[in-house]
Amino acid sequence: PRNSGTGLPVTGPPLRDCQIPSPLLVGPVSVQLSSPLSLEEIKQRNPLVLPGGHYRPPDCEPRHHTAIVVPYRNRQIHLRALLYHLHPFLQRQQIHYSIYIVQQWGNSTFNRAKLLNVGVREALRDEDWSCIFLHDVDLLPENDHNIYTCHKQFPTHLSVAMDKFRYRLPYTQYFGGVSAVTPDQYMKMNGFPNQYWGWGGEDDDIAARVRLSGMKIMRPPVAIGHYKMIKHKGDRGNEQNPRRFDLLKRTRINWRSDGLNSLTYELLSRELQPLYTNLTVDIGEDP
Ligand code: BGN
Repeated sequence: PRNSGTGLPVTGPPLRDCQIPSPLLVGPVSVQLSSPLSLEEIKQRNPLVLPGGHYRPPDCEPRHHTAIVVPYRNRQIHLRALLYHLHPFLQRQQIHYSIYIVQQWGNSTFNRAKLLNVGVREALRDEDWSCIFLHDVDLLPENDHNIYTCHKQFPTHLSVAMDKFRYRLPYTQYFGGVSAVTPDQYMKMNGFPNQYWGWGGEDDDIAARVRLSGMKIMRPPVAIGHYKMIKHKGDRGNEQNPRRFDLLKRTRINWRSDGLNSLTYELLSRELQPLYTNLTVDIGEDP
């Protein structure tokens, strides 16, 4: 059922389908990075966002249903900048969406790809999402024509022009930053690797899985796929992974046995915060 912004279902005549492209798009937007607003202030600016960071356009029937999954630990300032920016951005696109923050519990080495696996699985428990976005917390899209939906056949890489890489791809197979898969595409590639602890290589492994499972990578035009990265130093607990080179050599052998089908974790909590769903998860540690 639709909601009225009060959380109550609305009954009445069916809504017309949302127009494509959305009439609310503005194109390039300037992105504010420093001292983001508080969560309460961001909530006030987004009155139609429901608990859990859930939104549905109020006056048309959305054609797209997208879960945004964000691996996370200890980056409050980045999270506020992302929420401040992404909620209005997605609302202008008139899609039905939720934002999931997947927070790694404890102090063991960070594991981005495993957190993404958890996020996909937990998001799909809530809704039959047609598209799942894999989104770094420190990347802000700069053009709302970069639509947060999936390609029917193939995974999409959205962050093709990041300021950090002087607004072009750092290398052709780059798949990091922001990407998107349908649940079917995700299953076909057996999800993402669980064995990359620390920084680097997991996105290259995911790109290799796309190819090994018989798919290819779709991308928006460079002029549209602009992103700003919030500047930061390396994270403690996310040091460069010295094993990434060896792991990458074995993707071809490992991808069918390591991934969605070997995922284990303990979900410690699932909280519906005003602007996002907070999943806190124990994913174990680097063996
Ligand atoms: C690459 C990293 C990616 C990272 C990009 C951009 C590796 C594997 C070594 C073969 N890959 O070098 O994970 O997203 O840089 O920073 O380290």
